[in-house]
Amino acid sequence: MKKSIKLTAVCALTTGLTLASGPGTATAGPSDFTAAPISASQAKSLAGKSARNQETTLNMYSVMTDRFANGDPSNDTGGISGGPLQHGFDATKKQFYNGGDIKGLTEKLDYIQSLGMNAIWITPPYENDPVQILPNYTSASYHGYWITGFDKMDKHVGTPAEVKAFIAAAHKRGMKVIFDVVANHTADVFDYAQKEYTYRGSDQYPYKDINGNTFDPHQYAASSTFPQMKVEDMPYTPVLRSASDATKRSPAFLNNPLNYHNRGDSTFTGESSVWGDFIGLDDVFTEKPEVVKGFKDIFKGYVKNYGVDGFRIDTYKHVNIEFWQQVMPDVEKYAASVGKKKFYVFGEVASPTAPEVSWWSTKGNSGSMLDFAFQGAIRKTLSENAPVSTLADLFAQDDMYTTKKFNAYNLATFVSNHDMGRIANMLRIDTPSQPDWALLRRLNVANAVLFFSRGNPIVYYGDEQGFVGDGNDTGARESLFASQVPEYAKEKLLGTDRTGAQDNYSTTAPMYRQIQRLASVVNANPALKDGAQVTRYVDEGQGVFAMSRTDAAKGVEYVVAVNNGWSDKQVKIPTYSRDMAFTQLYPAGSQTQYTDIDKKLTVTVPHMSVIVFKAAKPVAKSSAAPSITLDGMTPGATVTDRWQIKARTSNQGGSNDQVTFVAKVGNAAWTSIGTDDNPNWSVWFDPAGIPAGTPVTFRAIVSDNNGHRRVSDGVVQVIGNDATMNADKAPVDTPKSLQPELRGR
Ligand SMILES: [Ca+2]
Ligand SMILES: [Ca+2]
Ligand SMILES: [Ca+2]
Ligand SMILES: [Ca+2]
Repeated sequence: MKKSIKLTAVCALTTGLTLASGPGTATAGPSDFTAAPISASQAKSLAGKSARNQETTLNMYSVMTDRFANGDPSNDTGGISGGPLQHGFDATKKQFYNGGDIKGLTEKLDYIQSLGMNAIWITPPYENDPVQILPNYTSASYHGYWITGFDKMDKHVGTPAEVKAFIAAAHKRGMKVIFDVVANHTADVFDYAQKEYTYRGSDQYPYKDINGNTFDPHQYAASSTFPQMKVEDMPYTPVLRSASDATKRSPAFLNNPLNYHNRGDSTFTGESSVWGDFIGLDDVFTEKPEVVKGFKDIFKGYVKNYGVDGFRIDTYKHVNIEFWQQVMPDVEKYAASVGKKKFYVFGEVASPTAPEVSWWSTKGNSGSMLDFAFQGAIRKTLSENAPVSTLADLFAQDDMYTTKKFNAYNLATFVSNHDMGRIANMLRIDTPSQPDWALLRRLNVANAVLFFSRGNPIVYYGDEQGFVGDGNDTGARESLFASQVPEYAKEKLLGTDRTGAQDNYSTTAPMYRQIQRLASVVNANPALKDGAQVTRYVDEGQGVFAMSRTDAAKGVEYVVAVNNGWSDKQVKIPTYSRDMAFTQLYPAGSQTQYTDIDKKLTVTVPHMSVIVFKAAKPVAKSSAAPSITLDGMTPGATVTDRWQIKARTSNQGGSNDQVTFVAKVGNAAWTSIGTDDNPNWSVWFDPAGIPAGTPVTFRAIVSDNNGHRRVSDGVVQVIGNDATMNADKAPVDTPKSLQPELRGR
């Protein structure tokens, strides 16, 4: 993070706001500030618990419908006549439809549920442009991301009745279904009259209203009005390739050429990240009220017509944040009104850093995010002789996700996906000479950390059969049914004597059994899903990382220890309790160890493995709350950017404590910023929208596990100039390797 605090003497409190107590004079220096008081009853009502009001207990199975099971060969060509270049079906080519469908998925629900999954995320099932022919690449839309009919179903995938039947069948088993949704782009329907595609920036080609006046769409992105425009004034002139394309898309607003940005191909930098086309895919003008309304209706239609339980949002950060701020809370409200109180939404911000992903997540107010940083940390921990502190560093950033509504426990975590490829292949690339048994051992650790740490774990279909793949996207989209694609058919499945040339729904494959065991352990011990996660021990270099997970309801502590080295290692892990019996829970075993007088548990963690212990009894009830102070704040300092507020307690979380951070903006009421349930204590404060010069008072309230509270002294900070935050100011840390230039291949 860039330095966000400038220490300046505050000499101009001229906004008319006065502090609740204190001199409030225009010439006050920092030392003159006296923080606003907070009453005991206010503290009681403000002190909350770390939020769990979104999904935090799902085990998700991510499936590419075309590649999972072919329940109906009669729909393989989607009812379209002609050859593969018309209907898109060619079971011998990895970039064409291979035949899988919703009927097949419905028939295999036992297989998915037996693995321990309680939710399924499917690739977009909507009507697509079946084939797109680019100068150097021809592909079909088997992946679902080239949508034409946002309110229709792809006939290759199934009929609306079949999709409804699938969701009803899942619901009957207590399983949820998540649709992949797209608003950033449609299929490539418009060409440009200029026959050029280089990005045209707003500096050279500003948007113009019908009177020829230039305007900035950001000014209208959250409003109900928008200037009228003319097609001939667009940066590039959108044209149809054939007359019949005029009504190709639905709903109808998507056929209006003025509802697209029309600036040419994204370079994935600056404004083009939001306004550019993904190699020709038409980029939707998501600042327009008509478009916002259109997508609210589309998304609510998925809930109303199909009964879907949540969304994975594609290309989230390539759409202006105001769009998501308007659309998703509206959809979530609708879902709640039809009984879906935990409608689970998670966006794709393909960046490996928490500052960038959390910026979109906390500002978007749309639910949660795919945790790309988690994927990167797991790979690094297991592949490059990296220090095990990689894991501690990852979780140390979790406080960036905390708001009153959401936090890191809502994240969607994964180790493999349909764009990046499979973790097995990544780990094989990173350590090319390793034998299969060593790779399997690493994969066991990857999956165990996936299931035993915070977030909703996602299993990418095929990982459980031992598929490795040979690269990203198409290299890792094998079918579980016998493949006729030569590259897929010849693949050997890890830990088995099977290949991709046969049907692979084995429930005895080693990876299937391991994932099944992990899912059953977390299902039986909910603390391992969403209990407070506290980092307890970190070795230097390779070795042991340990954390505890403690259930807020039962108060029983679990200790999870990860060894990423190839030597067994004995460590002493701090816990909440002295003389407490901890019994081994995973892998199956019966050893019991007792914590010592310093509350430390002595554990031998076998090489390249994960071990879990469970305490015999709850953490003892606390007799008094610890003292608490805000940490590292200079009174009167200026805040101009997202900023970390830290607190310290006298015992640093000695009884499964929680800390709520509160702010008083000017003379407004105290409000909670969010509650943290793991030391080190912090939340991030966002000054966006608060006028420059406004004083903000901060306090922290600690609650122990027995209803006691203590409130810190207050510290006043002052909002600086430039504390505005539109999407152009999002941090961009995305490396080239994660830029989605190959999306849809
Ligand atoms: Ca089929
Ligand atoms: Ca866009
Ligand atoms: Ca286009
Ligand atoms: Ca924390």
